[in-house]
Order: sequence, then structure tokens, then C-alpha cells
Amino acid sequence: MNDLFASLPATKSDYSARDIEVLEGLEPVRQRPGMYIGGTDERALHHLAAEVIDNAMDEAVSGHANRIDVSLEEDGSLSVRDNGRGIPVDRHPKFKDKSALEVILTTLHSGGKFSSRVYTTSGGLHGVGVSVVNALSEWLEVEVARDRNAWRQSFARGKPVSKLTNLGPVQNRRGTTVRFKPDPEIFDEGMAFKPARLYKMARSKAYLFKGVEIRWFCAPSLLKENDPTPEEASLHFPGGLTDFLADNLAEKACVTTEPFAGRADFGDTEGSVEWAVAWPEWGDGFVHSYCNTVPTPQGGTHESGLRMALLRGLKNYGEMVNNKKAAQITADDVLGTACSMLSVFIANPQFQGQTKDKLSNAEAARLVEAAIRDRFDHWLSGAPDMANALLGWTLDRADDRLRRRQEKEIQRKSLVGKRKLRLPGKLTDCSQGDAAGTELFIVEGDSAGGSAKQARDRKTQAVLPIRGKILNVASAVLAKINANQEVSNLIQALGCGTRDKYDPAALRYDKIIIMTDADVDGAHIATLLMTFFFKEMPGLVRGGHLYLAQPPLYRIAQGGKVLYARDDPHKEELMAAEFTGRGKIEISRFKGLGEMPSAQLKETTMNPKHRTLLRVTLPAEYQEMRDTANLVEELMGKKPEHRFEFIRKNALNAGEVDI
Ligand code: 28F
Repeated sequence: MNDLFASLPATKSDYSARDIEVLEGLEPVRQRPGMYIGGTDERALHHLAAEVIDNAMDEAVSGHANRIDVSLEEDGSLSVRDNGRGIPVDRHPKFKDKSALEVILTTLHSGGKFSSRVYTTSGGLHGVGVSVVNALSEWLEVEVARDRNAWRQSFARGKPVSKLTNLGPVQNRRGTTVRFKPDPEIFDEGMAFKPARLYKMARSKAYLFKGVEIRWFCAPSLLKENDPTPEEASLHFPGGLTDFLADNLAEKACVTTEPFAGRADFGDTEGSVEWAVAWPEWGDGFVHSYCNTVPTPQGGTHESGLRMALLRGLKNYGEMVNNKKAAQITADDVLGTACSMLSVFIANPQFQGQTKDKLSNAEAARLVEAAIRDRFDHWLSGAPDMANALLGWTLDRADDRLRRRQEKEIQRKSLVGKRKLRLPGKLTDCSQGDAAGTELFIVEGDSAGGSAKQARDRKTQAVLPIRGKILNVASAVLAKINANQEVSNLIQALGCGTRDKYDPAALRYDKIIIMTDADVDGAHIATLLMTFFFKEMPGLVRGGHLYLAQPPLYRIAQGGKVLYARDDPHKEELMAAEFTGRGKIEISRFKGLGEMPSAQLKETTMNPKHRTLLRVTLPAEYQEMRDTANLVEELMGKKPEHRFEFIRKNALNAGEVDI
């Protein structure tokens, strides 16, 4: 690996302070830590540790360090040390009175990592920079040994509390040490580094880069008696990913007697790839992929390269041995339950996705596939018994997949018969056959329909978008009702017929949930729908099948706390009861269900575990059909004077009625 970076401009200090792009101060970080480390929970806390360790790893990967010490101290602080070049301490050209080190520690995005000239592969690239760690630490201390001198500077919550101090000459020592204590004011109550999590992080780094030895230390008092994490360990794995895979596999019986593993440089392009794949006989597999030793849990282009190499290689092998069936295997057949590890080193990695952990460099797919395909072909032809075992096992999986698909097809056909073939195109049906436990959400328009489709549980929840205001059936004659597309969609989707032909046994869903926007229009559409059900299927209402969803109108957030309010009164109630603490309160109003992220729609309105539904029932005195018809006529009929009369009579207990 070191030779790879020999090509760098190896001048005396191939870095100068002018590489630093200083963008902004650290205040925003303490105001909204979630924006920088994804929250203030345990995962976010360990993100600080990862950031510092990644910076030390960068020094190692770029060939300037070969040892990193990670120590969890008695006081809960973490100390990371590398024997690299040491963060530069020379005066910063743009900030006369500050050293490069102080600028890096106190300004966002000040690491040169954004100017790729300084670093070719940088683990911390999509990281937030050590300045964020500084901002979110109660205290942080940096020591640098560089050019035979030692320097130290201390900070508190991102602000310097000492000048850069020269500690005097040092003989044969160089590198950077960062020691910090996360700020309890920022992180959730009782947050502390977990030894096991840090140890696993350090160990994975050592597996991923064989050119570094990581020494682990943990204060004994921090180790609970049942915690297998060692107090001390030296982590160095010349076997790289093969060792890592063996460690993860833990003696599972595999289809091939040895894993398919290797590493390769990308020839003319900078960078390299390492991989290790095993096929356990049974059980779920996993894919652990990394870029510049940083985990990429969302995968990305490097993983597609691996998948393509193995799929094409195995199909090609199948052809070579005249196995016709090999043509139908898919990447999922090959890798679906395989245990694969993949580590790439590339310059300027681009990450995408909300949490920036999916590699998106198109180049990486090509480079990885070419490198691995070549070795896979050799591996297969070099060991026919293993290759045939793998091909046979993969074909069995392909057969299982095809059989499952046929079974599903047959089941669907049989279901369609039972669930009445003619269904409206607008209906997104649920997959469960019988009605018990199924729900039909009637939503307003296609955008709300889109969110609802994403948020729903496909097995039990169906969605029927209706456009605009449906026909007011109270005043419409039967012919007009059936002519109305929206209404006839609804009648078809429910399957139970109307009026005297209503057959509750044929009802295709257990719950019919009206989920309109939480505004006046939505309320009007809900009223029109209830009128429809009262008029056309009163039995459905009396049977307790009709509900109103309660989508929130407001989202109230303060720090990590988020609550939803149904309406203005509920919002006031929550503000008084739940949001009394300090810190900025954010209130956002949902304009319509279509604007609400599907995850929130699911969480607040559709998920039976969290939602509240209003069941539409007939008031006791209206149990009789006749009375119901009269009531609906009064409220929704042609003659507005009936409506006004009803409102006048009942308005007293309705408070402010906006007509
Ligand atoms: C315990 C954590 O952070 N180690 C680091 C270096 C070395 C250089 C460096 C770091 C300003 C913006 C380029 C030195 N000499 N361990 C660490 N070691 N940063 S962080 O430079 C930062 C510059 O990016 C370094 C010559 N080139 C680079």
C-alpha cells in the first residue's frame, strides 16, 4: 500500500496551511448537532470517536504512520494517537495570529480533505472534520510532535483555552494525539463510550489496513464483568479481510472448502481493492463493505462491481461446463446468502444518501468488477470441485426462487378469483387474501396516494386515491352515482354492493379508513364520503367498519424530542405540557398528506401501533335507517335551510363554527 502513495509529491512538507479552506465557525454545530453527527444518541457519540480514528487512519493509509493507539480513559475520555507527520503548527497565512492547527480545530470543513491535492484517499472525507468533535467536546487536547518539537493546545466546547504551547524538543517521536471528552450538555442523559463498540471499531480498522498496528487500551473500571472486551490488545492482521471474514464466519459450514479472497491494485488508476467471500450452507449472509476503511453500510458502486464480477464469472463458468441452466441465475442467487467483505481504497470517494454512507463513484464499479472478475475466473477454473459445488448450490437457489415465484403466481390467480377480478385501476390492493385484518385507506389525490403507498404495510393495507370532491350522493340520483367514476371505483374496491344488495360477507376489507388532509377541504371530502356510506352502505357504518384517520397538523421538535399535534388545541396542549425545556422549538405545519414524508405518515397515521383512528358510529337515536336518512338529508341535502337550522340548533355546543 505504501508504494501506492509513493507517487505523491513527496516534497518536504507536501502540505502547506494555504490548503485549508476555512468556511465557518463552530456555533452552528452546537446549535444543531444532529445536522453534523446525525443525532445526540449513542450512535452519534461514537461518530466522534470514528472521526478522530479515521483521521489517524488517513495518516496510516497515506503511508505516513504505522501505529495508532486507542485508549478509553478512566474519566470516560478517549485518547487517539498516531505516529504520523503531526498536524501542521506553522502560522496560518490567512489568520496571522493562528496556527494551522488552531484553524483546523476551530473552523468547520477546515481540513484540507476538501482539496484532494493534500490527501489522495481520505477516510474522513465524508466525515465532518475534527473541528466538529472539538465543538461537541466538554474539553479536547491536542498534542503534536513534529520537526523534533512537541506542541500542545487545549480547547473547551470548541474554543481555545490555551495558546499553542511548545513543550520543548523531543527525540525520536512524532505524530498527533487527540484526547477528548464528549460534552454531556450535548449528548443524551448518561451517554458514554461503550468499550465493546470502540474495540470493534478499532479492530475493523486493523483488519482493513494491514499496514497499521492498532493498540487498544481500556481502563479496567469501565469494563463490566460480562464484557468480553479486553483491557489491552494489539490489533494487526496481515491476513486482512480473509482473517476478518473468518472472524465473522465463526466456523459456519460452507459450500466451498475455502473462501474466494484476494486483493489487487487498480493498475494505472490509484487505489486498490480487497475482498473475501464465503458461501455458508445455510442461514442469512451479510455484506460488509468499506471505502478507505470507512464502513459503507448502504453499499454502493463498489458492491455492484463485486456482484457483477461474481455473477458474470459464475455464469461464464456454467457455460464453459455446458450447464444450460446457469444462464438463468441472478446476482441474488449467487450473493443473497453469501458472507462477503469488500474494501476499496480510491482517491476522492463520493458518498451519497442522507447519512453519506453509500459510495457513488461510477469508476469504482468498473475497477472493482475488472479486478475481481479476473481473479474469480482463475479461482473457478483452478479448482473445478469447488467451482462445481458453488455452481450446483447456486442453481439450487435459482430453482427455489423460480418455484417460489410460480407458487405466488398460482396463489395470486386463485385470490383474484375470490377477490373479484374487476378492481379499479386506481386501487393499490393489499396482498393478503382474506379480509380479516385488512384496511382500505381512502386518500385525497395522487400525491397523498403516493405517500400512503410508500408508508403502507403491503400485506394488509390497500390505498384508493380519490380525486377532488366526490359527488354529493345525498342530492344525486342513483344513475348519477354510478356514473361517477370515483364513486364507482369505491363501490368496486369494497366489493360488498350497495343499498339493498349490500352483503357484509363480501366486504373486501375489515376497516375502511378515510384519510383526508387535516384541513377544511379534507374535512369536507370526509363529510361527503361519510354521506356516501350513510346513504349507500349504512350496514358498513353500523358494522363499525368505517373510520377517520387522524393525520397530524403540526410537528413540534426541540433538540431530539419530536411530537405531533392533531390540531391547534392539541398543539397548545403539547407546547404547555411537553415543550417546557430550553432550546429552540421548531414547529412545522403539514400542508397536506402528500407533503408528509412517508415515514412520518406511517409513524403518525397508518401504523396500527402508533396511530389513533376515530370510528364513525351512528348516534344512538339514529340507529333507525329512516332517522339516518333524515339526518343526512338535513345536513347534506339540497335545501340549505335544513342545514342552517341544524347548525343553529346544535351550534351552541359546537363553539366556533366556520361555515
Ligand atoms: C489522533 C488523530 O488527526 N492525525 C493527523 C495529520 C497530518 C497532516 C494533516 C493531520 C490541513 C488540512 C491537510 C502533516 N504534514 N490523528 C490525526 N495527522 N492533518 S490529522 O494535515 C492537515 C492539513 O489538510 C499533515 C503534511 N501533510 C499533512
